[in-house]
Amino acid sequence: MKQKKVRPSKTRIEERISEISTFNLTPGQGTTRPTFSEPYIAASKYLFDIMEGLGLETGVTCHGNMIATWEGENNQPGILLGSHIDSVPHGGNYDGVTGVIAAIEAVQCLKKEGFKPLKPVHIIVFAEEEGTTFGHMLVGSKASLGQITQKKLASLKNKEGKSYLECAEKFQKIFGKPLFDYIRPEMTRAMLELHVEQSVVLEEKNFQVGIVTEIAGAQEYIISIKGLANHAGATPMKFRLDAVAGLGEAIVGIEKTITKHKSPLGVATVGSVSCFPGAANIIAGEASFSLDIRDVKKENLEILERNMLSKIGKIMDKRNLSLEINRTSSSIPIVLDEGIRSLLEEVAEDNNIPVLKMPSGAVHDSAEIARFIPTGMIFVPSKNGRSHCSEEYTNAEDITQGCTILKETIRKLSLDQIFK
Ligand code: HGY
Ligand code: MN
Ligand code: MN
Repeated sequence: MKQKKVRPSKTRIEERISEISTFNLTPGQGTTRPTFSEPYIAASKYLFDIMEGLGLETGVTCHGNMIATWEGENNQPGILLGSHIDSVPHGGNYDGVTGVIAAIEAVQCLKKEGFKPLKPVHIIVFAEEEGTTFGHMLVGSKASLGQITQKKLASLKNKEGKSYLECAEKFQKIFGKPLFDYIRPEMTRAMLELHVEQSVVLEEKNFQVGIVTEIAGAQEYIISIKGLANHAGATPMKFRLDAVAGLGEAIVGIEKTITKHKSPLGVATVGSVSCFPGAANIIAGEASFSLDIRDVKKENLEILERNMLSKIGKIMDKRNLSLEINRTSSSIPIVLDEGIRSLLEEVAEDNNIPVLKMPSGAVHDSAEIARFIPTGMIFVPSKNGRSHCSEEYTNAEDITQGCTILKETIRKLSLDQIFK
């Protein structure tokens, strides 16, 4: 007798996302859930309890990634499902979390149907996707493939001066070890990630689901400027080496450069600025700012980086200010696997769910995994295109649609007999 398909539960998805949102350092001011923080540990415990309740084998890797495995009939190359639960400061409740909840929901429905996967299915929660706790983005996914050494993990520090490595070891002690630490491409059939779109395209074109074609690359820098601290009243304008004035002209220069950049998906952001000593009656001797540049084409990102940094350099030379550019993290643009993409489209068609093929301006763990393993991403809409803010919202009906495609693609992948 053909087993009746179980549709992902909108209520359960909604309840679980809202429960996770309670694990937060800044209630009432958006969601702040730094990697390995107390709320992060509490959210992890909540998720592990659900996954253990589903009979999955759980644990934390030496890189701080959470893994929950649904054993297959044999250990043929497995399927990875995943995303992240760390948030930016004062961010939203859907970035990353939606993909983890959707992965759990898809497995729960397949289990309810009595489905037996041939290949093992691993749900992974990658640590430090945002990079806003330890200053380097996509750490967990990069490290899971050996792209970041343990030595580097020991050098990444949070605001309390604790290293990523020591925090990951503490985190692993709480939850125990998983079946594997490293993702091995030869043992992995595919990776699938459902994620909120974080822009307006799906909403504007009236789609509930997007299939991602390519993921933008990102370069992030901390740019430090040194001038001469001096008296704000007694120092004539022509004698000043004002670091904040240099910072201001640099930010205008960045805007001019990105406006001239010939690529629709090229963007540049100065998200944080600071100066020292920082008093009204002192000309600041020091100033620094973050610079985040993105593009979906590698060559465009290289051109953008060259133009940006030379523009900033010229401004500082003209002002006799000294400049230090420290690149903190990067992710190279990547086109996602054709085969997985057409499988996602085929499944969407089989389930009468119209989908829009589209690039991702945000970076994702999938970008790092896709360098080694056939990877696919499913997008669901962000209300008013808002993300990385407390207004971030995606309605559960759309998530359910995306989750249906995720679930049915897992079924197909976990039964297909060929590696690729
Ligand atoms: O910054 C990003 O694109 C992602 O949200 N970490
Ligand atoms: Mn994300
Ligand atoms: Mn994010």
